[in-house]
Parts: sequence; C-alpha cells; structure tokens
Amino acid sequence: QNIRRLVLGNWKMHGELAANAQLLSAIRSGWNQSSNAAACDVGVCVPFPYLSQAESALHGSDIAWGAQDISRFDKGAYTGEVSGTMLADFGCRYVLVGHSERRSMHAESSDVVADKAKAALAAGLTPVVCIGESLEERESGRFLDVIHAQLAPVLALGSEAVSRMVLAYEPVWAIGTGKTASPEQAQEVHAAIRAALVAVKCPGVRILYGGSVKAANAATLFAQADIDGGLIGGAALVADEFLRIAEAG
Ligand code: G2H
Repeated sequence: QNIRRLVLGNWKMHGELAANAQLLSAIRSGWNQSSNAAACDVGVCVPFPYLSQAESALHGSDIAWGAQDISRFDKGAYTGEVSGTMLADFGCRYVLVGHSERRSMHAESSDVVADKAKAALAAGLTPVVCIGESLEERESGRFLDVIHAQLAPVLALGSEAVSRMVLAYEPVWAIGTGKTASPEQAQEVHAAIRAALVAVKCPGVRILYGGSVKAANAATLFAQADIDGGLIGGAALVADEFLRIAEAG
C-alpha cells in the first residue's frame, strides 16, 4: 500500500530564540522549493517555550509543528504539566509520547504512554507513539516481545484511536549514538509492528524509524517496505541536513 511519508524533527532540549528563527525560516523556505512536498509531510517538535515561535514562523506553510510531551490530564493541579488543549491552542499537530528518554528518565510506563496518546487524540492532536528496545533487550534476542509489550496498551485503545496515531520505532541503542539500526534490522521490527497494526485493522498507520537518521542513511532506511518516514533528532537541528532527509521521504 502507498502510505504518505512523514519526516518529523525532534529538537529535544535544544534551541534558543535567534537560532530557532534562522532554522525555522531556512526549513520553511527550503521545503517551499522542494518538489517532494507533495509526497511527504514534514514537521518539527520543539520545546514547549518555543511553540509560539514555531507557530508564527511556520503558519501557512506546509510544515507542521508540535511538542515532545503531553500531560495525560486535561487540567488541574498538575504543576509543570502541559495539556493537550494548551498544545492545540498553539496550533500543534503532533505530539511525541513515550520517547525513550521520557520512559527512562521520567519512568513513564507503557500504560502512561497510552494515556498520553489518548489525551492527545482527545485534544485533536496526532500522537507519535515511540517504542523501542534497549541494547540489552536487543542482545538477548527478545526485542520483539518488548515491542509487543510496549504496543499492547496503545493498541487496546481500539482501532478508531489507533488509526489516528503515528508510531515510531526507535531502538534505544541507536539513539544519539551514531549507531543506526541496519535497514534490515529496522525492517524486521517494522514488519512486526505492521502485522500488529493489521491485526487491529489499521494497516495504514505510519511507522517512522528513529535513531541516528541522517541525510546519508535516510534514503536506504525509507526504501524499506514498512518504514514510512523518520523521527529525526540531532540531524533536525541543521536545516540543510533535515531538508535532505525530508527530500528522501
Ligand atoms: C531518537 C532520535 C529522535 P537522534 O531519539 O527522536 O534522535 O536522531 O539524535 O538519534
């Protein structure tokens, strides 16, 4: 099947006003001139304080913006949390949920991740649900069990919900390490995720690959049958590199 590609930047905790302005404007004008804009969606997930800046800089362009986390609650006494309604107020389309850095540093369980995905959908946002195994889990050979366990509470939200999500496979051992999964290693996991999606009647949900994607390896990864685009960290901070990845999308 022909699934529309998505290349999404994850700025993580990088950025400052002046540099962001340059980056956003370079991405906007570069993508505006691209012939690939008809085939691939592009977006950037920025730190919360810069959502307003992203909205002003990207409004009216083909580039969407979003956040890197969301509260599972809609409002209330949750100091430091940001709700889906608030993200929607700033024009966000996407929100990352369950990135491995949040799972490991903020103890987010797969149940919490599913709650966050649900909160995003309730606010009209597209959750990008991140899953992936650690190096130890990869080496033990039980990485597909880990992937299925991470997916289970998300798939339990039901087909209608799942059909409005994006999934991202990010092997933890490939994140920011310069070690990318080989296209074959990535495809093996993507095919397993696709089968799980087919089983809940959501075959067209996009499955992004993330983990040290750069312009030099993007095309080979995106050529795999079940890789529908990428979640890009470090390489999303350099306009030219990010645009070249989007060109490969
Ligand atoms: C994985 C990825 C983006 P990087 O975390 O989510 O980052 O491309 O820097 O490995």
